[in-house]
Amino acid sequence: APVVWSPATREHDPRHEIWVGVATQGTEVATRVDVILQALRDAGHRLVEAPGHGDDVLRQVHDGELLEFLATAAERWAAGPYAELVGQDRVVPYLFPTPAMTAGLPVRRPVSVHADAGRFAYDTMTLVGPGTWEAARAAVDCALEAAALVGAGERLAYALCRPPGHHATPAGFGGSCYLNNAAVAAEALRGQGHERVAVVDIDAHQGNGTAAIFYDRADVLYGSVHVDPGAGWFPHVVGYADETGVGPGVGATRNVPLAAGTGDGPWLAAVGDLAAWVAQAGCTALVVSLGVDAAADDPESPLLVTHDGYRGAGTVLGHTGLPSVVVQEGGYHLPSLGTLVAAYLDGHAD
Ligand code: SP5
Ligand code: ZN
Repeated sequence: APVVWSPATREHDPRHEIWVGVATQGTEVATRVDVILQALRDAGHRLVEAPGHGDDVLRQVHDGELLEFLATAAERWAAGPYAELVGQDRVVPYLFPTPAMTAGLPVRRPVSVHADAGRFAYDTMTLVGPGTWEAARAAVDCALEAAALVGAGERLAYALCRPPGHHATPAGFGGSCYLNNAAVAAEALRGQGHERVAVVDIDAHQGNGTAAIFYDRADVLYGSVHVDPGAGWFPHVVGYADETGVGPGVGATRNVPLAAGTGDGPWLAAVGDLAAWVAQAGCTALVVSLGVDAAADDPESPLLVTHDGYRGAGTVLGHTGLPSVVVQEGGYHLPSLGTLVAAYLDGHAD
């Protein structure tokens, strides 16, 4: 399958993230691109560098204010007094002007970028610095190019998107995600004339961003298998089995939470259920949010899925027969990351 990537996706390299109040080593690092590229090159895939695409589809997915913030935050921070003072080149949200703070009062736009960040950031781990916007925007170009290749007749195209996207909501960023690459791919496929598109998310975490973007829509189905947020896992507050859509989107969302330590069997059964669901619902194109952080060695989840499990998930989703855009999401164990992606694509192409 063609592997669409962009060197600009390396430009975002968070050295640290603020987790429970401490600066810990970032997990969503630029090296991820290189280990995936190497494994896919070794597996004989054709590499395609993504050309630039316009903003039209991106603007269908995200609010203009979020895009404007992300595009300008690093410069605003660098120009202010604190970047040098604290020795941090990334904007860390400082306060959150949510209803908890403003409680019905008229809310003004904060002048300071570290206060402004709290309008869009929903966690303290996902920082914006030099190169963040360029990389996130290049990841969107990868998703758009992969969708274009499928539109031109490829049955399967893989977008090496990084930073990942499935936690990015219409007007918010978090969970190491800034722009929702999978949602952009789904909208691009809709724009090619597919009346009903499915997003199946097999990242270890529920993609609250993608879920939110399509929650009230019948034309894009969202199905996810993930570690149970009710057991204390990210994104904590959503991703429960009883969230099934609203309004015209009733029945078009499906969440399958799994217990820690579940392994290949129940995980593959859930992937199989989601595949059968989207095929039976009359979808004519598929986006796969491929996180490989459900794998056994991954530091960010306890699901214990193996290489064979990922190959099996590829086989199951490939057997839907739907033209597919596979978008990279999480996966943080550098020694196995690339071969897990290769195993999935091997199964899907089968
Ligand atoms: C795309 C994706 O997989 N995002 C992951 C979001 C979940 N991150 C939760 C982080 C929990 C704390 N991890 C400790 C990190 C230490 N640096
Ligand atoms: Zn994840």
